[in-house]
Amino acid sequence: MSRLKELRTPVFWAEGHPGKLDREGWKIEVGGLCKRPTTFSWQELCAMPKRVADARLTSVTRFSVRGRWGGVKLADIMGLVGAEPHVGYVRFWSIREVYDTAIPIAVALKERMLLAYEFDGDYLEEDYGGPVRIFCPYLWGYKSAKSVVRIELSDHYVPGFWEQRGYTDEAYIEAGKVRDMNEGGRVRPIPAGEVIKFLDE
Ligand SMILES: Nc1nc2c(c(=O)[nH]1)N[C@H]1C(S)=C(S)[C@@H](COP(=O)(O)O)O[C@H]1N2
Ligand SMILES: [Mo]
Repeated sequence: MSRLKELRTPVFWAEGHPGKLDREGWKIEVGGLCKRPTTFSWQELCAMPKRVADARLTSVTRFSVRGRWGGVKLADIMGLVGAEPHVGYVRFWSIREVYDTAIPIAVALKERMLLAYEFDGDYLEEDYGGPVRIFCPYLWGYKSAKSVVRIELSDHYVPGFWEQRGYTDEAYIEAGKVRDMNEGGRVRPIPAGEVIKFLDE
């Protein structure tokens, strides 16, 4: 059983579970405002330098799970495609392109912002957004789009799936109580997200 499953991490697929996905055949198309639009295959992503962020995914529905999320830094992808200087937002689409969400470029370039393919050393399964998902520890979990197939660099913001349904565009993590999945779902206080600190600097 995967570690995320063992921890009883909730599985969210607002648009419906995608079923079995083809890891070896996975591709992510990156385009929009960049010099070299590129499609990255599973093999190409795995060949890139791997980053591990020991960090938390925190949902606005008030659960949080911590572990070693492994994958490729989104900043490395931005560099490879040659993001234009006027890129303001990075938009992500999940498989079937019903679920989407976007974040400011300043967040996308941060150190622990990943295109993640593993958690605690296991490849991510479909339930948790495998083969490859966004992992954004800085903002509420709805910015961490699962099973990503397309990334678009843009000069403007478009509200995503949950943002159109009332979640904030900024997704700043607010201090409050969450169920900590690493502690068996114990309810405990958490501080506000790290990105707020960063934006104030
Ligand atoms: N495609 C897709 N991505 C998604 C969601 C979703 O419903 N569909 N839910 C988001 C929300 S609200 C959260 S908190 C996290 C939850 O990740 P998990 O299902 O791996 O626990 O995924 C995010 N990414
Ligand atoms: Mo969430």
